[in-house]
Parts: sequence; structure tokens; C-alpha cells
Amino acid sequence: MWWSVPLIAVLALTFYGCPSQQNLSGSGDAAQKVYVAPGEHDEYYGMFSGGYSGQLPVYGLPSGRHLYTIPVFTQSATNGYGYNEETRPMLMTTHGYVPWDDAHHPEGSQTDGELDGRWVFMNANNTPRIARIDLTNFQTAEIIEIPNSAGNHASSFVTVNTEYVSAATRFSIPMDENLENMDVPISSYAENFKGTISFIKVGDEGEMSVDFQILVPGFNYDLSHAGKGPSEDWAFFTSYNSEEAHTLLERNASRNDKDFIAAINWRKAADLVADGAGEDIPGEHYRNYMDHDQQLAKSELIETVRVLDPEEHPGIIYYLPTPKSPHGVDVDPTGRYIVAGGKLSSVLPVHSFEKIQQAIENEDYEGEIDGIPVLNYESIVQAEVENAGIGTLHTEFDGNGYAYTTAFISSEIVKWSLETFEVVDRIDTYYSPGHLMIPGGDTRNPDGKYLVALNKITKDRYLPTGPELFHSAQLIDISGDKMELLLDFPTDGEPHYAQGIRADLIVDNQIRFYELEGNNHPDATKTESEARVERDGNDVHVYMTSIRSHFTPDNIEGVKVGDTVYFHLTNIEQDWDVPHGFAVMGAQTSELLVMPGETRTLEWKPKKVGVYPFYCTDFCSALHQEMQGYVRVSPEDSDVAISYRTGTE
Ligand code: RUQ
Ligand code: CUA
Repeated sequence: MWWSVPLIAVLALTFYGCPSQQNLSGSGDAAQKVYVAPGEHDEYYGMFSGGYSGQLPVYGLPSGRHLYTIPVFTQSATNGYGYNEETRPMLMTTHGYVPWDDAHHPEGSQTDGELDGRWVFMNANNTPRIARIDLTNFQTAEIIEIPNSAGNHASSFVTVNTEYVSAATRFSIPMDENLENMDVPISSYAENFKGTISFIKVGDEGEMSVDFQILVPGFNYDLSHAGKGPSEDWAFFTSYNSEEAHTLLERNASRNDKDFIAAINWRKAADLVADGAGEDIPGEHYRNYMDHDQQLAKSELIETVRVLDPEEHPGIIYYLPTPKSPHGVDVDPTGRYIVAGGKLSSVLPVHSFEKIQQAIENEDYEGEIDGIPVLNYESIVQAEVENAGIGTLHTEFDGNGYAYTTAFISSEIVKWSLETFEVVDRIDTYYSPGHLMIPGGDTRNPDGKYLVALNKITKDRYLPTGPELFHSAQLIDISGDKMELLLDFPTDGEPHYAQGIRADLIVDNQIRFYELEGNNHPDATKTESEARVERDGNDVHVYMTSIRSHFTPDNIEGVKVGDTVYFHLTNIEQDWDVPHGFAVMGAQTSELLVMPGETRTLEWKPKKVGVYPFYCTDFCSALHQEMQGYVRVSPEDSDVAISYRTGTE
């Protein structure tokens, strides 16, 4: 019909026109609050998990500027992490080399319950691992695999003095000392599948070791947080699927009215283990760490793990009944309240640590599961927050007596009082927030100024980019009575949790370059006069240097088809922010990006006869384009001898 086109156009405009115009009231004011003038620095580092990117993108807050991306569980072509020979061992596991993961929960190291700016830990969900990232150089310093675990989701949360980092199985699995006995029908879930909750000890230098695991019934352990203040010896883990279903969980694991939070007295368990309690069972796992001296990653295989069975060690774990398939578990700054995200619950339950202790003392149990006492819900619950939104997931705190909870389904953040347990404010988010983050918001001392909503769905917030859209973060001002939306910014990967850390805790400790003198890499070349090429059977080692704007050597002959060539490149610059890159035609790995004072190695197997160019990939000087060279590759049976030079004919 003749009128239908304009009418549809009008309707379309009404419904879809200018969607981004919503909620822009007071935008001049909001812009002021997030404006960080050119040359000025942000007040906070925002460390956002990359989710399925496996990385740790870093944003400045409040500006939302993307500062850096730290490669963690996934190879990164940007700087060669996981591709070059020095960092490949970081991604070693008992499943072989695993160059990808799904990273969920970054957590800053703490001293006395406050962020101390030393490290960030982050979990790998798929092939269970925990990484420690060093904040002096923003590099992954260590990755430890978690044995007897599958789906390391309830991780990596720290205790108040970073004594431990926690981990737990999201997917329970068959567990037996004998590998053959792990081959069981899936339908034998209830009988054969188990979970573990792991405590990874963190040494003074940050070095991690799996200290002990607690054997638990085969539920799905979802999230965790350690206690603080009065509850600092405890850690809390939500679980769902107390039904122990193994198929169609969306229905079969949603039957019970309540599932459990596991409350663990980690201090008591640790003391028991220190006194020799528990049993060592097979639990092969890798620990990979950066040897700072040699600037290369090393892997060690550890064969066993200590486990504690709750039946034999009463007092280390209790179950807190919690409605219904809870997700997040968060402890308020005073350490008195434990808040559970009630995914399928109409109220938001808040447990009291004091009441939990009382109930334990009175043996006020409603039952027991595999030796784990189940406390009485009525005896431990402090309050049920009403109208906290639908699909409540995660809670953070502002340190001023308020809690903020994300509601995924009703797409909002709800602010409620820790005194009256009543909702006092709510704000829409765009759209469907998962976690939220207040800098220090899960510590004893939050900075209650900003809140970041980590949204799962973006739709109309930015220019469209085809079927796939980046997720979105929203910065909300929480300094007043009313929350105020200040800023949207797209995020890389899928941020789950994030940590906001005051910049002044980090900036002063930054390493600007590596001292060449301290470089004890076995293949380092510290001066141009030491640069050389050596043949060792079919391996050719090129000991090479870079400095603005040339490589030494830059002409290499005598390589043959069938050789494996190792370019060991040392960047002999000693200045901040002068990396050099290295790439050679046909290389089946990424470039190298080498920081001043660092050595990195690229493996290359030329397949065809020819002369191959190599060049610097990082724009380092006005003569960066001149920073290039050639390798001549001769036939397999050629008798061209190894030779090399720079600047001579
Ligand atoms: S979560 S799906 Cu942290 Cu809410 Cu991972
Ligand atoms: Cu060195 Cu470009």
C-alpha cells in the first residue's frame, strides 16, 4: 500500500531511532567527571578479565581509556607471548601446550585486607589454572595448574594477607587414585563424581603451590570470596546443582529450593595440613614461572597433592543453605555479612558470620552431607533483601554502609543498606550486568567513588560492527545518594570480574626497562661484537642484537632448507619504551617484540630456497623502515658455509 512505507519508517524511528539518547540528562556534568585532560593520568587502573580472550585488558578509570592488554592464558601476537621460545613454557599443562583459556576473576593481592598493588591473580576456567601477574612490569609471572578440578570458576580470590588463593571445581568429575577407575558411565554421577576446593599457597615472592584440597560432594562450585575482620580465617564458596544432575541442568539443577554456600575455615585446615594431616594422592600438575634472572619461563611437573576428607577432619567445612542456585558470594567490608547472589531467588539472602559461629557452637544442624554439617538456614540468615531485582548475581560495597548488587534479568544495579537491608536506590544498566566493580569493593577498605557495571549485552550503545559486538562497561558515580551514569565504554573479550586499583599503589614500582647487565639469558648477546651465527647440526642459532636502527648481523648466509633457525634477539637499548620487533618471511609463529635489555627467541623453519627478508615490526625511529636484513636459504645439500655481517660488503 502506498502509505505503508512512510508509516513503517515513522514507526521504525519511534522505536529504534536515536536509542543512545536515553539517560543523557546532565551529560555535561557527567563528561566533566570522567574527563582526564590530555597528558593527565587516570586515578585508577581497571584490570578487567578478558573472559574468552584469556587476557587481562587494563583500562584507566574514570576515563575508560584502554591502556594495555596483559597476555595471560592465550598467545598474544601483539608481543609474541606464548609464541616465542621464552614464554611458551608458561602455557604448559598436563594436557600439553594449551594456548588459550577463558579468564574470569582478576583479584589484587592484599595486605591486611587492603589492595597492595603487588600482583593480580586470575583464573583459567577451562583448563584449570591460576595466573599471577606482576604489576611492576604488567607481565604474567607464574601460572599453576589445578589438579583434580574441572572448570576452575570459583577462583582466584585471595585471603586477607594473600596467604592463599582459592580455586574450586565448577564441574565435578570422577576422582580416583587409579586412572582406569575414572572411566565410568556419566550416569554414575551421584556415586563417582566429586568436587574439590583448593587452597593455593602464595609465598613471599608470590610463588604458588597447591597446599591442600578439600574433597567435597559433586556439586557445582561457582564463586568464592574470603572473609575479613572477624571472618578472616574463613572462605565462602557458592554451589549449585546440589541435585547432582548430569544432564539438562537448566531444569534438573533448579529443583531444590536451596543449595549451599560452603563455609571453610581455611586457617584450621592449613594448620592441620602443616601438622601433617591429610593424604597425598596423585594430582599431576604443572607450575610454570618466569625466571627473572634468565628472562625465560620454566616448567616443573608436580605429581601429588594433599587432600583433606571432611569426614576425618570435623570443623573445617560447613554448608550454609542458600536459596536458590546462588551465584556470587561477597563479604562486606566489616567481614560480618556474607551476601549470596540468588540467581533464581526472589530475595537476596544475607548470612551473618556471628550467627554462623553461634550455630556451629550450638551444633544447630539441619543435617549432614558426606560428613559436612548443614547449618540451619533460619539460624544463620541475617536478612533477606526484598526487591533487589531479578536474577541477582554479584555484590560489591562502598565502605559507607551500602551494598550494590547486579540484577542480570532486570538489567539494573540495586543499592541497599547494610543496616536496614532495604533498597535505597536503583539504576538501569545497558544491558544485563554480570559482575560489578568498585575499586577495593571486595576489600576491607573500598574507595566508594565509582562503580563499574560489566554488562553482557551491548546492542545499540555503539556503532554496529556486524553480528559481533564488544561487551560494554558503564561507569557510575556512587559518591552521592543517587547513583549517576557517567560513561559507557566497550571492553575487549568478555569481562567477568575486574579489579580497580588506585594508581598510586602501582605507578611508583614500574620497571621502565630491563638492565642489560642483569640479563642472564643463556642466549643473550650484550654487545654487537658478540653477535654471531653458529651451526649445530641442523640447528642454526643466530645471536643477534637490535638498536636504533639496525640488527647485528643483518646479512646471514649458509642456512639450508631443512634447518631450524633460532633467532635469539637481544634488544640492547637502555631506555623506556623502545622495543624492537622482529619478523622473518614465512615464519609460522608471531613476531618477537623485545623490550630494552630483554632477549627473545623466534623459531623458523624455512621450507624453500631463496633470500628472505627480516625486519623490525615496531616503529622505533625515523629510520625504522631501514631496520631490516636478509637471510639466504640454500638447498639442503648446498655447501654454502655459515657467514654473517653488518655494514660490510
Ligand atoms: S561469573 S560466568 Cu564471575 Cu558471574 Cu563467570
Ligand atoms: Cu626497530 Cu623499528
